[in-house]
Amino acid sequence: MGVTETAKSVIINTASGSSAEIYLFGATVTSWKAGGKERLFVSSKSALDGSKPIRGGIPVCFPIFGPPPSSPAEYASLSQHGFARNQTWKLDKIVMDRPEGVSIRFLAPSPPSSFQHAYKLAYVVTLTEHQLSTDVHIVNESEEQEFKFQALLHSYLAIPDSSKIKITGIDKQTNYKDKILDGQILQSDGGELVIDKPIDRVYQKVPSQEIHVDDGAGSGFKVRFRGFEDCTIWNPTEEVGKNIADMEDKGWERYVCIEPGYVREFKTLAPGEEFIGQQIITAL
Ligand code: TA6
Repeated sequence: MGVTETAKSVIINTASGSSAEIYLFGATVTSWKAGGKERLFVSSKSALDGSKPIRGGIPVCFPIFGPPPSSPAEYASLSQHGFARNQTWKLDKIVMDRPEGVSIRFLAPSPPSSFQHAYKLAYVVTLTEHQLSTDVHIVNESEEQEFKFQALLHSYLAIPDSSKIKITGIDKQTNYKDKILDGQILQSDGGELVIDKPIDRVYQKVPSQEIHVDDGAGSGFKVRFRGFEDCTIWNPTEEVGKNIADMEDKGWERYVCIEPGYVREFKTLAPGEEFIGQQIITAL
């Protein structure tokens, strides 16, 4: 009923008319329509053939986001944001398929040979009329070794004009790593964040675990996250965006990345332990 498989993606629909498309490449959500509007940004210059990570949608970053200093070689040698978004996943099961909501589960393939760790990585995408939730499930399948990783959902939320948005929900005195200022650790003032310069901030242990985006045009998003404790906020503006090869012209004006994750350090799982990192995005 609400699940259609194509050669390279899975399309899900609710009776209310909401829909989403998930590419098997990277298990990347490339479209989410709610209230008759596309809610995710994908650059028109993005490769969709698996030749490189999709520039937009919701890339899954795992087992690293940016490896912490002095990471073991098998982590430090990985490309930025890790290999999961470059792998071809498979549709594992239809968890729920009802008129009011659809939920499907994807499984990642084995890691590259250079990354010898025993884990299972699953991804559950759930669509209802106004919400899209995406959960990573990571199980340490080793019987003796602990397993450490970083994980983040790199959501490109579509907005009409990035210069007009207001981002709230970051509590006063929450620390953030400012990647524009050479990774300095600074403190939030708790006020609303606007995009008036390149923003690339990794907010650490966000107490509210909830971010609001007012898009300046009477709409926006509420992003809640569980399991994930950190949240990166990124928009390059023209200053940085013009140099991104697969960024469409002025694409930076039409998205803001709100990226829940566990990235301030490695998350460590004991043998057999599971981690669930969840984001729930409500289209306002
Ligand atoms: O999440 C923010 C960020 O790490 C930025 O520093 C920028 O590099 C962006 O992700 C895009 O990274 P990508 O590897 O997808 O080009």
